[in-house]
Amino acid sequence: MRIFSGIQPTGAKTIGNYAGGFRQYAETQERGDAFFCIVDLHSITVEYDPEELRSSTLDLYAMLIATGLDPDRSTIFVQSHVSAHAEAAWLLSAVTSYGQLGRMTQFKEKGERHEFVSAGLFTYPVLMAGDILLYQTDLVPIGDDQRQHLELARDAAERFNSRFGETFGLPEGQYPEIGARVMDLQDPKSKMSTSAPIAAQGVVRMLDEPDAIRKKFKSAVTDSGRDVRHDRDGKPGVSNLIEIMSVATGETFAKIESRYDGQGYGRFKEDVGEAVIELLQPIQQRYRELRADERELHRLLELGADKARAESAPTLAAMYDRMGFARL
Ligand code: AQP
Repeated sequence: MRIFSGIQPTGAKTIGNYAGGFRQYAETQERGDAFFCIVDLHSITVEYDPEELRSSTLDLYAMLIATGLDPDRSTIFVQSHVSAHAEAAWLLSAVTSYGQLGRMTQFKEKGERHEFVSAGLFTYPVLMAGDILLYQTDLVPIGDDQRQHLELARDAAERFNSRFGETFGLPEGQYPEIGARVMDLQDPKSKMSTSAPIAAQGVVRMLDEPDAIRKKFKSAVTDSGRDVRHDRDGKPGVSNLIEIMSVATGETFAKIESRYDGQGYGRFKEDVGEAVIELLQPIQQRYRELRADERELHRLLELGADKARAESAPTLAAMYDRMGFARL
């Protein structure tokens, strides 16, 4: 089975990214031939700092390994190192409808947040479709926020197949049962967002210090009443915290609920913070060790790029061929 997922290098990654991204990557790499891509071309669709992009690409590579990816087993690479991605995006734009791109929730939401809305923000899902389809992917481990983009990739593949001949299989999404959409601790009706201001108290970052994590959970917004009970609609704040605890410890909701039965929210919130600290501490330590050796990171990235170039080349060649381009 072929597995592919992409993650953007910009922004300090959050426990939402852990729940919907990193955690699933480590689990799915055991199930087949896996490709994990640092999607730096996606990062330029909103305002960014070029100097930061360079170092955050290495930061993210180190974090992918620290959270459990094995570079000997999986292909881990940077999108801009494999020019097939930019080429596939242009070819697939011929089979992606303008109307469907305009309906993408992420485009609408991010478009509202930015003064300058780039054309890249609008066409981003076509690039993502190419990322996935170039590797003949069967399974895409992602968070809930990427559901609509994956649907668009499938539609583009189907349209390409029917217009130019069978070229792509149809990838399926894999969403975690728990933690597919981790919410902001201060606003549990909104997704915990990487691009929130760095000081935002509702966003827990993978590299936050223990004291910062404690503070964020202590001040998390809860709901009326005092029952620790999972009910996404009626108790969004507490439900989000139960899910985070379940992601951090692997415990079921029922077990967590019964432990805090009749105890109110105070101790529960503190314990969720401690569980997250316990989860993140070994990851942070491993991350620091890996990040210190830039030469080794570059070596591994070169290996990943070579493998990704070789694996994507036949699909790109088939696309050009079926679309009628004269080839040399
Ligand atoms: N809150 C979340 N809960 C669960 N999964 C999440 N993901 C992101 N946020 C949550 C998943 O993490 C993977 C990588 O994310 P990304 O690189 O595509 O995006 P990002 O850097 O988190 O930033 P976005 O999505 O561009 O925008 P903002 O900043 O608004 O969050 C993906 O699989 C994603 O589903």
